[in-house]
Amino acid sequence: MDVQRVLMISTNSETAPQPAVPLGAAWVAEAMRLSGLEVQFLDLCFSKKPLAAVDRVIRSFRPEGIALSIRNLDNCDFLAPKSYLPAVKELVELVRCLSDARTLVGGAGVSLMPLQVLEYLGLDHAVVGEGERAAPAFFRAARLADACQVPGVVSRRGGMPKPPHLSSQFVPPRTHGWVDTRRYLGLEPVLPVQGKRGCANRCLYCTYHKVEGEGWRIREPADVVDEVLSAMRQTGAREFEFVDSVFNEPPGYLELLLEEILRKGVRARFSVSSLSPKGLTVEQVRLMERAGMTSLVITPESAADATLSALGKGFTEAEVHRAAELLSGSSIRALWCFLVGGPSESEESVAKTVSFVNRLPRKESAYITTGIRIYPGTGLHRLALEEGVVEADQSLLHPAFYFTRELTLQKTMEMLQRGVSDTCRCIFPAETRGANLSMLRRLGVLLRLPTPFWRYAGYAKKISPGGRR
Ligand code: B12
Ligand code: SF4
Repeated sequence: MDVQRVLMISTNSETAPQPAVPLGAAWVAEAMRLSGLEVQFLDLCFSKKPLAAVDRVIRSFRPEGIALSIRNLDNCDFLAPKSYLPAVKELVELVRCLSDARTLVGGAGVSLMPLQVLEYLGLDHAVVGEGERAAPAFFRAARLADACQVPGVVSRRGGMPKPPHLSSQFVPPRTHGWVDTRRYLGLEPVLPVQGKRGCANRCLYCTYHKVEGEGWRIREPADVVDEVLSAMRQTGAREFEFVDSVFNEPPGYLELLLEEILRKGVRARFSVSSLSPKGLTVEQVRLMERAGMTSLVITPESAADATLSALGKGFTEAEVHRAAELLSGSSIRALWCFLVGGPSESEESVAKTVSFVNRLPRKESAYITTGIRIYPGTGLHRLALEEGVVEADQSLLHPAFYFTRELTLQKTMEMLQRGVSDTCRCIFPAETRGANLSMLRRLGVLLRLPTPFWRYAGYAKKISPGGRR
């Protein structure tokens, strides 16, 4: 069957810690459109009846191809794990009943464990990594047998694919052409933008290279800034978050991008979802301020040398302190992320992290996750196998976590809860899922409260049932 019409379904409906604009699914939809396919986009994020929505679109659009985007497998929360896959499976079963369209799954979640995801969902074809080339080629191939040969496509019965060619030529994502950005902007007035893909580092637990590739691939700064300007015109957005794996690597890119923002006189506010403390300089901080950067998430994961070294972070506790000093002297608000309970974590290292958090200036907060999600093929997986934390034949599709044997969870939680002097400035994953948070977000947007909204986490904690009195 020739494929002309393709339905892209973004399956993610998680709204914590914030709803995530389906940038990747939109990007792939745009690439399919540019290849000549007729594409419709169904975003299930805010859908109260997702199955009914899918039913309706399939009956009216009658697609010959269906692309499913799966961003998250689970919430990565050791203390309250939740898998999103059962809901996706229900959706897939409905799709199978309604249509015999050629079906392809992709997205960050799929790229981490493609064969296991296909097996679980009972589907046959997935893309590992980016989909802008693979998805159009898969749907445009005359025969299914040819579609299976497309680089990047994994077949349940054919095993892992030919490695795709990772290009540095990117089509513009034109997210606002596919996604109702107003819904997202009504909950936090910020749109995501990606300036580069990949990461050349190899932290013990990290999976990002599986989704984005093993080396840095940068987008032309002029293209990234044009995308921002176009989104400002089309959506009215005035704030953008760079979702690059590491914003300040490879060396030199941060400068090129921010100078381009200044050169084009972009009047917007910017934030970053992951800054590394490694090698941060005072000049970079000043440039970020001048370009309109108002907040950032910084990801040291620990403030203790033993843990940093075991996690393979490639920087030291001294560099973490140095970055803190630089940021505290700036107007930029930083959210400091810590992963507690990894290999070599001990009472001493947790105490160092707690003392670091206690010294942060009032404008800054910490986000603390306990236990680390184990993914296949990572150094952490190898270590977990050696230590008997997981079995060799254990499927990691259902969340498995590493938590050091040198500590108990209870002791760690006590050290964190009691040790941090102002717990209002310390966010734990469970606190990002409060029932009234969406309402507070809407209120924040209506009152035009300054972003980022994580800065109000302390107030939300105080007014939440059972919150701090
Ligand atoms: C930035 C980021 C965040 C930011 C988002 C900010 C924002 N404004 O959007 C924040 C911090 C809020 C966040 C939160 C969460 N995140 Co997050 N996040 C990321 C990160 C680093 C980048 C995501 C991104 O936007 N990429 C850019 C877009 C363009 O890429 P993409 O979506 O992957 O799409 C490409 C491909 O996947 C593919 N593709 C996508 N869809 C499709 C469909 C088809 C058919 C095909 C063929 C291909 C395809 O092509 C696309 C274009 O190249 C990824 C890690 C990574 N490097 O991928 C984790 C990641 C996606 N997050 C993850 C998780 C778990 C979460 C949380 C659940 C964590 C939590 N408990 O809070 C929440 C969920 C939030 C939500 N509402 O969904 C996991 C998902 C894996 C898993 N275990 O399930 C990842 C992979 C990190 C990890 N642990 O490895 N996240
Ligand atoms: S944790 Fe960050 S720096 Fe380390 S490998 Fe992953 S993306 Fe790269």
